[in-house]
Amino acid sequence: MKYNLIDRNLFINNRKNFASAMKPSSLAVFNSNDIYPVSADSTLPFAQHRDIFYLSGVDQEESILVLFPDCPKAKHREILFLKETNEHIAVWEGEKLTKEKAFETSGVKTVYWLQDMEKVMFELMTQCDTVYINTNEHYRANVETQTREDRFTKWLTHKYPAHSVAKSNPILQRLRSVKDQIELDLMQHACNITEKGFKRVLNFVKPDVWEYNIEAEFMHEFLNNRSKGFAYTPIIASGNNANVLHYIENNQQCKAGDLILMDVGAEYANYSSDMSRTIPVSGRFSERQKQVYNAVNRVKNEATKLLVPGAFWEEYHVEVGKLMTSELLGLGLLDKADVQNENPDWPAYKKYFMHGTSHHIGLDTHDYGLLHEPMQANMVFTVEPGIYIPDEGFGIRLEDDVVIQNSGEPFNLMRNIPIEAEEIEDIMNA
Ligand SMILES: [Mn+2]
Repeated sequence: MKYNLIDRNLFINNRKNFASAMKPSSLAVFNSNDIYPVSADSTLPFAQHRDIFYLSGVDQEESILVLFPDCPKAKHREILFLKETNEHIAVWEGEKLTKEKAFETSGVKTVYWLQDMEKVMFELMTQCDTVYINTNEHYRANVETQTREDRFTKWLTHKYPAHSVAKSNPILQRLRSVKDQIELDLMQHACNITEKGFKRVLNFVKPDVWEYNIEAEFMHEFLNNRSKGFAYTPIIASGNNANVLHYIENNQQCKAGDLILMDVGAEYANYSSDMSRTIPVSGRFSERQKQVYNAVNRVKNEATKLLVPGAFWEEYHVEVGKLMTSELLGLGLLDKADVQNENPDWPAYKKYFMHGTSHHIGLDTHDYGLLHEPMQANMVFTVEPGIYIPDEGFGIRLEDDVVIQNSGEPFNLMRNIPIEAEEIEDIMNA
């Protein structure tokens, strides 16, 4: 791991919170992700499942966490099963968690090697009535492979068919959506790394650079700051590429006079940051580009103020739609008749702004959070309005990550990343 050791009190508290939401006489199981194959002996870089990470800090393959809060044996109330390691194995396979290091990382005192799992699980299962399994119920999930968690669930429920089954996911969605201060500090750190990348890019961009040159500048800064890299596939979209919402080719040349939309964020310690900025290739916005830019920026500022405890995600989006409609009228992109005759299910503004304004962010870029429940302090959301105008050859999106506060406006984790049009121009021309 490139990141510095995380205060294990985070994981200790997370387990305590999860345990207090469990039914009596139940246990819960969480698995690492697989290492995914490419072909031959090639693999993709390991990416830990965020749930076992959230509850233990264990960032290693083939790990299992078991929580059994009212287990008659006190030492079995929290257990980690890990891949065996020792000095000899470490020479071949690299450094893995020892039992001591696993405790230091997670605060879990009982650590067994994986080969003892079936035997220990048998004892635990005879002592409980319900088993919590971890299914993926994220509103944007779209998974075709069988995960290690899925395989384990299949094995467990087949071997122990008389147990009741309960769902971990709703508990995790609630817990993970409200961030601990330790998490907010890690997310601030991720945003600060993104800021360094963006400032580097502002001093780098000039006509005729290629989109991938810009991607490389970000990566340089991220890796030098203990980030693994991008929190999600970056979008570096010049000119009309910005109007392809999921443009990730990043293989075109940036032409003088065009804008570049960049939707880029560093990860740090598995936490995401998610930023969008739109800058002029030549260092100066045209009059029209600046007019649209300032409209997007105003919508972003006003939308941010609506993120307060008690607000509902769906109603918030309706309000942002009204802000955007009024700006589009001001820009002459919509007229009054367009708005009067609009389809309430697909309002007129959606012609120029067709995606959502905000999503939870945290260990996942599109993080957990139950969208029909009211917003709470310490939830972290993106705010990312955009206006896309293929006919004029540009699209603009601006995005910050903000923390909902108990009172007042949200706290902006990206408050130090330049966003005002004049500020961007000043830096690019310095
Ligand atoms: Mn986003």
